Amino acid sequence: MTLALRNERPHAAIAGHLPSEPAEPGWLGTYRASGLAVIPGVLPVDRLDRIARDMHCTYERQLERLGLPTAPWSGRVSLLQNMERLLQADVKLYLAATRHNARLASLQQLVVSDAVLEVTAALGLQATSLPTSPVLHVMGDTLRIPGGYHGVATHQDWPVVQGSLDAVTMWFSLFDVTPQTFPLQLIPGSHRRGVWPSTITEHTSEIDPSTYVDADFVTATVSRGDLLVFTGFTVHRTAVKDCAGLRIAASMRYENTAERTFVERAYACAYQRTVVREVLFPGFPSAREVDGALGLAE
Ligand SMILES: O=C(O)CCC(=O)C(=O)O
Repeated sequence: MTLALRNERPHAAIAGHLPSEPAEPGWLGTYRASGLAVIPGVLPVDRLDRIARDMHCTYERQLERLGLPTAPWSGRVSLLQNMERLLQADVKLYLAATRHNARLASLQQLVVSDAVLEVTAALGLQATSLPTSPVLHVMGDTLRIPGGYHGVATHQDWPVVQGSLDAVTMWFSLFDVTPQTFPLQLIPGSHRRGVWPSTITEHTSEIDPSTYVDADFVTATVSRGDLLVFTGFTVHRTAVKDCAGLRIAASMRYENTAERTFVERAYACAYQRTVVREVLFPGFPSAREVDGALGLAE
């Protein structure tokens, strides 16, 4: 089933509320009942453009470095062209560039923007915390990595983080997502059954396929600027069948510092940060290279 899980405007007033009472956003009821909702038009489109342009810059610089032709920025098509060219030229370099793109300041700024933190507040999160940085999901039929990840299998997010029980996942798409452009599929109401049986795999903790059927899922179509939100217990997966084109989305997790069991578990977090202490490029940099980068070379 394909549903454009839409609701009222995020801050639509509810008739009968006293002016002093904060109006409950229309999507909140859907979120509580289904474990998921699409909030229309909350994300500033110019910020999404900024991220796409920054990503384009990353691939362009690497193509230039290899002496290959680049497509100048003209929107989604030019971004895809540069991604395809770099992937064809050097898979490792393409992966490094794509990993780097998850670290872009423009992306990090979006996921903690005022509009987003208003959503976490509406969801009742207090002193919202972030167990990890955004995860970038690039899907494209022409961007398949040989032997690599192509879509995430059916899973829940909470077991991956194990933080507050009311943790929220938000899914930010840079472009419109249709049923044919690798949308996310989710099982409404699945959050009411706690942790589903699963097996740990390379990319996730995959839910036992005997516990669901395809008809249980709804497909979340989103327009640019819409935000998909779902609980840490909502079962979901990437739709891949009959899909083509380019889809880029970032997912981000948000936790509630005040959730009782999270407090009792002393802010448990399965995500760990590791730092490599060894020198990555022995002998690099020289003082001259530092001067050059700082614009101090004579
Ligand atoms: O965007 C995707 O394809 C997968 C996202 C997802 O499942 C997640 O972030 O948990």
